[in-house]
Amino acid sequence: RRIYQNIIKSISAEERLLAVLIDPEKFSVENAVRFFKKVNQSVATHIFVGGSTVEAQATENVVSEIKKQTSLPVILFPGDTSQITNKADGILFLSLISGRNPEYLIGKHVASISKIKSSNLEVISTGYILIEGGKETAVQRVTNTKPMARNAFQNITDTAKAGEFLGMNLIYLEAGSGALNPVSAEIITKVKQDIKIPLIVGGGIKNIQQLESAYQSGADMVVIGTAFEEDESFFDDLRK
Ligand code: 1GP
Repeated sequence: RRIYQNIIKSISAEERLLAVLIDPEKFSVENAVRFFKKVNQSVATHIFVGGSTVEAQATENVVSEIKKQTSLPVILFPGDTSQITNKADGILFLSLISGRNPEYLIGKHVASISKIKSSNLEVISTGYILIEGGKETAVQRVTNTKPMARNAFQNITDTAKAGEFLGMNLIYLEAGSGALNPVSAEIITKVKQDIKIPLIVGGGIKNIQQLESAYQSGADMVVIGTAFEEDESFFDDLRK
């Protein structure tokens, strides 16, 4: 449980965690060296790899390349069982607890077991909560679930707490990749007050102000994908 223990340790030392999300569909191996030079010089602490629609085998190739370029822990953030590869260090074992689609609550999980058992991946149980982000996102489309309304505070905090009571190790508040509106400060604050497990926040975070606001509100780890894909100079603002 090395990855999870380190997350807990960092949080108790009041360190801020930042995961760079790499979508294997969009990642170009030709740019890997330049991209990771910036990642390695930045305050990023983790690499997440995953996407809602990724061709089989693409993830494995991309993870192998990433492992050559960085010593940061590489954690699968899979949209599907086909994205599981032994080349990564860990996997967020995500259950989409904001939705009511049994496939994404438990079905895919059962189907993934033989792959996971034959790997050395550290499995990190994660309650994944999709919040309305201002437009229909891939998570919503692929999982055929409704995001939670941004003003449904009680329902959102109860969902996060239920995830904790079910024994999950992390809660992930997700506005969806490329969301117009990131998860609001008010939602982050309320969820953080209610749970004892670490809180991850991602989706639509594009600048330092939004990043800072997520941390200030109580996010222990922030995930950024699109903003780095679109403008690598964002890393320059995040130098160590
Ligand atoms: C999506 O939370 C992640 O699953 C990151 O979203 O691509 O909008 O940064 P962005």
